[in-house]
Amino acid sequence: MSTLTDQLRQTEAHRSIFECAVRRLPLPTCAAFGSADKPQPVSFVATSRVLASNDPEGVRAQFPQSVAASGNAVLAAAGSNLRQAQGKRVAVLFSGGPAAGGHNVVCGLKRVLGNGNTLFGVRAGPKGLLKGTLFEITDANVDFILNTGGFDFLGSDRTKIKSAEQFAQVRETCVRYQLDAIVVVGGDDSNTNAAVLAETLFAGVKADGSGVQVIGVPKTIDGDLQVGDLLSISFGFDTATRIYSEMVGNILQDTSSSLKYWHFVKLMGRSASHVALEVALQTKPAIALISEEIAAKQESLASIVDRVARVIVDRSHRGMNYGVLLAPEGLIEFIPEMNSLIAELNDVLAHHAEEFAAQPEDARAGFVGGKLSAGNAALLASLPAYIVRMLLAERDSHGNLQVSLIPTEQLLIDMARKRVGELDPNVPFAAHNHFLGYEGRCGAPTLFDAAYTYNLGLTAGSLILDGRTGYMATVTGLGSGGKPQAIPLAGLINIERRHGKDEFVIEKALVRMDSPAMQYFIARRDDWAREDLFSSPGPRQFWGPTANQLPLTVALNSGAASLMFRIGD
Ligand code: FBP
Repeated sequence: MSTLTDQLRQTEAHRSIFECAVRRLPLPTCAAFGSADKPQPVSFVATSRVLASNDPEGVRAQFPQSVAASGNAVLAAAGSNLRQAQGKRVAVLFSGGPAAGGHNVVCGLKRVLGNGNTLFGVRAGPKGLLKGTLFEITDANVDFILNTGGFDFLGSDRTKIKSAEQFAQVRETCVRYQLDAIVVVGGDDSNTNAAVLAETLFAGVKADGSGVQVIGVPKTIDGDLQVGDLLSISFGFDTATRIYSEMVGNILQDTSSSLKYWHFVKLMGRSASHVALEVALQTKPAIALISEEIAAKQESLASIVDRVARVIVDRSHRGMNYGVLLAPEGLIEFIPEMNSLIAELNDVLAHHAEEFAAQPEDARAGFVGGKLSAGNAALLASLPAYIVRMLLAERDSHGNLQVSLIPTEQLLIDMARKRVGELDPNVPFAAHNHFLGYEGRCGAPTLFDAAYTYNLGLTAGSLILDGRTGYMATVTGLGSGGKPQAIPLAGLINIERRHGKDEFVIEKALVRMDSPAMQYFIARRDDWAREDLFSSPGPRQFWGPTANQLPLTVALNSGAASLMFRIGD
């Protein structure tokens, strides 16, 4: 008989009772892959659907081999009788922020490649590809990571592969490990990088003059990698939003129990507000700000604060000195005057990087202020020091402002307090701030994310065995069994002129004002502000009645017949 402490010791190192149980959950597969027990690779055929960017000729000039090979046509699964290539050596890497289900992509890849091919994991993301830190993934690894959250099996980073020297390092890694293919699991920036890699490695890497295939897999909790009905959502979004929704539901329950607090909750999503919208639909708070609407209406910071303060005062007059406000992480960049300030700051910081770095910490704001236009300098000077510090902080390697570090929720509290006092000094306003971000990215994948990612892995592996390069794996028809497809990466690339240079970008899919999900939110939100109509969606379930639920925004926007997803029979 083992003692209690023995039993506890056995739960260490990813062996909690829960983790052991979810590892055994069966994973449904799209019918195209044959039996779920032993999924078989599918081959692909070009469909008549061709993608076009904002500058097809410019893209063709930059991605000549990829475009010539794919014609930018979407691929559909043709059947599961692919004569399986053997001896392929494939590397997989995670890029950018973690998202639940990444491990299942690896599992799907490994299972579909089978024992006749070799799968390597790249440690610590694109940087690992440059350094050549690869290791062989075994069947035992796959059994252990199946249905577990996080990216910790491989690790990730945000290195952008852009210089000639970096491309040479990638080639070296390909030669050293005799790679035939690389799978990049990432968001819009990482898939843009994958498109560039696919073109660069198209030919002439191996001794026989052939190239290395590159396949992307759509990941990001932000949900902003979407391509209409070809890609209704990136993986990780469902898990993250369900975790946030549980927490927000609990906070809402607390507000109406303790009757004295407002909670301002910033939700992750560096640019688009899909996460905030999904959590609002799940929980029905008093206020949810949607960045895209603010940008569309050109609403100023003062006007947003006034809108928020009026809800607080109105609720107070109805006896409710409490409530919840949801704010998307990326809000600050969508407020027109802040957007103009940030754009000018980006230019100033890029052009005066060395001088700026040489300034003592407390002189930096003044130094930058002196280089801004009068309006932006005045705006910067009016902001609290805790916001200015983060606006001046280092950009990530893709040039993005690190919005997760900007305490917008505190700024809104401070400004709302002042405005509420002006509107009605008798209204009490006690507020707490929260940032829900990292809490949700690495949870164990929901059944949706687990099944979706496993099938994305099967699709990516099939594309490799079918000899394809420069595609993003996708699974469509998520409510009706699921179909493996592939989107030509070059067909997603737009060319944008930034700082006098052409930049290749896959556009972030923002919340559309006319989308059914947004329209539903608009129709209901005034009632949610006036009365307590919130609901608590509870924890994500793996076995219960909501286990098979689709994200609500996906169900509404895709016109699904049911709230439940269905992959396989
Ligand atoms: P990806 O787009 O790489 O998936 O990252 C998304 C995200 O979670 C954003 O929501 C957030 O702004 C950012 O990562 C935070 O990045 P970091 O992990 O570098 O702090």
